[in-house]
Amino acid sequence: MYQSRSSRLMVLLSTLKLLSCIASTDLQVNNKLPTLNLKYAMEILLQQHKYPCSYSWAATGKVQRLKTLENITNKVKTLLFSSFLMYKNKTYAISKFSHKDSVEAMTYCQAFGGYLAEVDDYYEFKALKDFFMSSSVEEMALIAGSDAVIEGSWTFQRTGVAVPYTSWYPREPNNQNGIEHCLCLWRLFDGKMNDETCGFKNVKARFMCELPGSN
Ligand SMILES: [Ca+2]
Ligand SMILES: [Ca+2]
Repeated sequence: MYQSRSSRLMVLLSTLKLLSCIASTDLQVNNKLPTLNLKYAMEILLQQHKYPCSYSWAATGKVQRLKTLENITNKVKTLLFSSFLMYKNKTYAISKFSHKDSVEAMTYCQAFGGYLAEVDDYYEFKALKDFFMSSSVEEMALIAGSDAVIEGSWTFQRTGVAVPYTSWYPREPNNQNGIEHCLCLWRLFDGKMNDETCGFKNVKARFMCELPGSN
């Protein structure tokens, strides 16, 4: 179920264009939220991507519409993510479904103005590890970090910057079968890091986004 939902949303994400702040304020929005329609909601979400800049110059009459958009975003968040952690003015969210590959996972995070969770230091790692281990995820959560470009050289996909802090489980990363190029947190490894394939592994795989704001 989640896979088909994921695939459907991916089609939407790949075909819809991101619109500007101006366009986002011109959306036709019902005051009364309908039963959540994913296609509609994702369109709104993508267009609402830059809504914070709209608030500053929106006419008074448009503010309510923008707040409605924000509500829709929050509804979609609830639909796509199972658990949330607020940490240092960021919100970390674990997906309810598996990702087709790391690119799809990154696209979902970007739809909310975020990115795959990037571990910058020990404290952030500790927070994310505890969050992951306290969640219901059975196996793994994909986070930012890949050595697909140069084997053994781990960088964030978003910035190309070297991953500044790692906490690998013993004998990891092992690049098993020569195809493990994505970083994840692993339950059987007490939440420590493991390199995994970047493509779909199994239905127990999840991904973790780092989103702006702590609400
Ligand atoms: Ca590798
Ligand atoms: Ca591995």
